[in-house]
Amino acid sequence: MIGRIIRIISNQYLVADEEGRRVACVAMGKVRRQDKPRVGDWVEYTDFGDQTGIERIRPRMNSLIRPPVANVDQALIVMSAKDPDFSCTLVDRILFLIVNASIKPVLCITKMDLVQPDDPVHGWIEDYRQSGYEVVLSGREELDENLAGVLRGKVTVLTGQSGVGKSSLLNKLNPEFQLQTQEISKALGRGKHTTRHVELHEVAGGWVADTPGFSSLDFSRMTPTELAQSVPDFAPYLGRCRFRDCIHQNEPGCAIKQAVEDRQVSRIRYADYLDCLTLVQGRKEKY
Ligand SMILES: Nc1nc2c(ncn2[C@@H]2O[C@H](COP(=O)(O)OP(=O)(O)OP(=O)(O)O)[C@@H](O)[C@H]2O)c(=O)[nH]1
Ligand SMILES: [Mg+2]
Ligand SMILES: [Zn+2]
Repeated sequence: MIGRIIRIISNQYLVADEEGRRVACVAMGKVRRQDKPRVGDWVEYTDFGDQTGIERIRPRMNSLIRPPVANVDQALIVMSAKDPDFSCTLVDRILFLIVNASIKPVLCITKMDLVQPDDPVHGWIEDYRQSGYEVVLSGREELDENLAGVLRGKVTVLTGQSGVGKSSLLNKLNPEFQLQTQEISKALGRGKHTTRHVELHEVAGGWVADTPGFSSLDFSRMTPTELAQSVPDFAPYLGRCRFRDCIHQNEPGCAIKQAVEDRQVSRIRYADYLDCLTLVQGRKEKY
């Protein structure tokens, strides 16, 4: 039998089979030794009478480490317009990591009810749209009507720092969820991170992973070339620089810098590329 892991709590695996039924499984020893099963994995499982055991993990299409989810179609990068403050730098860092993992990014800006019409956040949203990114908006009383269409038929991970409203967004899409949000955990005197484990929820005809917010991002596995390839805005200009090994920093004849000058590539994205480049290079210098 075949199904998809939708929740893992210690060594209890909840699998959704192809008819949508939920099956509680354990992982057989050989699977645990092979590679730890992740949420999103397609698995083969067998009934052993008193328990159902996962015997094999099917090859993964892709896999994210933070959040730990496999076979992801797209990532919804969630950032609040305010509280916590909007940060292009943080959006772009997540964006580059998502694209580097071969996953399609969609941006979701929450808490739009907290900003005035003259807030700079509107300009930043416009900049992302101009660059060709899909952006959906949400607020206390509003939810972008395009969001359901974006999620349909796909496996989507929500990614973003703690408190931006990831769980609230899912509750808004399906009020039956009643996922715990920070309002409740603050009242209970719990810590900053409210969502503690990764889980796939069936919503709007797709699967969406609610995930805990992160406190750091890891660029240690990337090279400068891979970083440049992870900036979607650069794609039309890559390979056009004078030097083949151009890292688009200080080199003459750089097609990327020219495109920024010509306003073909967002200045914000380029600045954030340079910011991430120092993270990538900082690691190099340590060796
Ligand atoms: N004003 C306003 N507040 C919101 C909105 N969405 C979420 N919030 C509030 O923001 C706080 C954090 O929301 P959560 O949904 O818990 O955030 P999260 O991203 O799931 O956080 P973690 O689980 O810790 O990663 C809560 O107090 C929500 O009520 C919104 O659109 N407008
Ligand atoms: Mg949450
Ligand atoms: Zn260049």
